[in-house]
Parts: sequence; structure tokens; C-alpha cells
Amino acid sequence: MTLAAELLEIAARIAREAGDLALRRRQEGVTVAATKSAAADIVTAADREVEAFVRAELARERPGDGFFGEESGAEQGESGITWVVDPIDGTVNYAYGIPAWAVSIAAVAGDADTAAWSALAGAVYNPVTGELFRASRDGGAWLGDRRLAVSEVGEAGGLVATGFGYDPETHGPALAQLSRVMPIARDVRRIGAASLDLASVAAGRVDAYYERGTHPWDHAAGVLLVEEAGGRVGGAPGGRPGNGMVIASSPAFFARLEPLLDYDR
Ligand code: LIP
Repeated sequence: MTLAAELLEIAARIAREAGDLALRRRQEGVTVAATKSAAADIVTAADREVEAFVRAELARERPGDGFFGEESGAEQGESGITWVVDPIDGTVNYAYGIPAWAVSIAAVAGDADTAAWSALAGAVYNPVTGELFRASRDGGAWLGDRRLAVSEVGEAGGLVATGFGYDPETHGPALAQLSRVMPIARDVRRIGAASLDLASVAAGRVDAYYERGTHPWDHAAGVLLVEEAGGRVGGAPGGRPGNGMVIASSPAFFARLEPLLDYDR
């Protein structure tokens, strides 16, 4: 078995167990533990508990690896592998009871730096639907036993998913950006969890996704899903996906979408 396949097995098992834990906590009732970057940017008690669970399981399985999680920060390892974890991506959906949230776990070669790392394995698990999206480098992207492939866009235009950051000051520019995209869009979706947006691109459920201001743990696993499904992923012009921008779609639609996204506002 390749290292990437081994890492994927670990990611998939832990994502399932972590997601089922989060789902049990959801059924017991959600408590908002704190706010982060803005009043709308919440963290629940479950986010913290689930991240602690994932971190402990990874430390048991792969003690020399590094860790980079949404709730508990970064810790460098010695093996050259770092785990990038969002315990509950789509926390606002989770808090409201909208069934679109996921555990996202990626294993990357390199330290906790999106500009330098290379993702080897990624698992995105939606415990409400029971869907586990998984990908390993050069091993394809999969949902159950179905190999995933991005969609090609027809003359009706692309079904485009996007998101809006928590900072209210970014909303005006984000809406202006969306208005520039509309001429090539058949419609727009705002699912509310970047990892599921990217998994949806990989599965051909939406034709494209773009968003400014996401964090590495939101997109690390999803970016690999799209790449392994034959898609193209990018960030600011010519760059890698990162906090500034994530764009994902088929290569042909990427070439139409990217010039419409203005990176400086
Ligand atoms: C959220 C995303 C959402 C995005 C938010 C945020 P969280 O992650 O997945 O789609 O628009 O900015 O990053 O905070 O729920 O883990």
C-alpha cells in the first residue's frame, strides 16, 4: 500500500468516528462556546470536543506527524506529514440544524503552510447523509465505490457554489464579484461548508466553487478531491489555493471563471 493510501485509511476512519460523535452531540443539543473573528463566527462545544478526539486519535496512530486544526492550532511534527483538520466545517449550519456540515481531514507533505505543502490524502464526511468523500494523491477521488469526475458545463452555464466570509466588510465586494460571475452561471448555491462545496465540485453536483477568505482546514481535503476528480484548482491569479482565494471547477470552466474574479478588493 502507498503512503497516501495508508494515510487515507486513517483519515477516513477518524472522519467517520469524529462525524458520528458530532452528530450525537447535535442530537443532544448545540451550545455556542464562543465567537471568533466576528459575531457570526461561532465555535460550539462540539467543535472543540471533536477536534480533541481527532487530535488524540492521530497522535495514537501517527505520533511523529504534525497537526494543524481549526480550534487548537498548529504543532510541528518530525515525520514531514501534517494533518490539517476542521472538526466541523459548516458550524453555522450545524448550529441551525441544516444538514450540510462535515468533518474534513487532510494529510499533507510539508509543514502547516498552504503555499508549500502537497496534499497526499483527504476525507470529507457528512454524518447526516452518511457520505464519505475521499481522495489520495494519484489514487483518484471516490464516494463509496463510485470514482468521481468533475462535470463539463453546457450552454446553460455553470452551477456555481460560493461563500461569504464572516467579516461584514467583505460582503459588498463579494456581492459585486458574484454579479460579475452571473453571466456565465446558470444559478448559484451557497451550501455553507467549503469542504462540501469542493466535494460537490469533485462529484459533479455543482460545476464550480470559489470563495475568498477560507482557511486551510476548510479546503485542504476538498482541494485534493477536486484535483483527483480531474478538476483544476487555483487561488489568486496563477497561484495556489489559499486564504486569498480558492477556485475549483473543470479546467475549461476555470478558464472562464478565473478572469471574472477580482482579487484586490
Ligand atoms: C466556514 C466555511 C463556510 C465559509 C466560512 C467558514 P467553519 O467554515 O466552510 O463555507 O463561507 O467562511 O470558513 O467556520 O464553519 O468551519
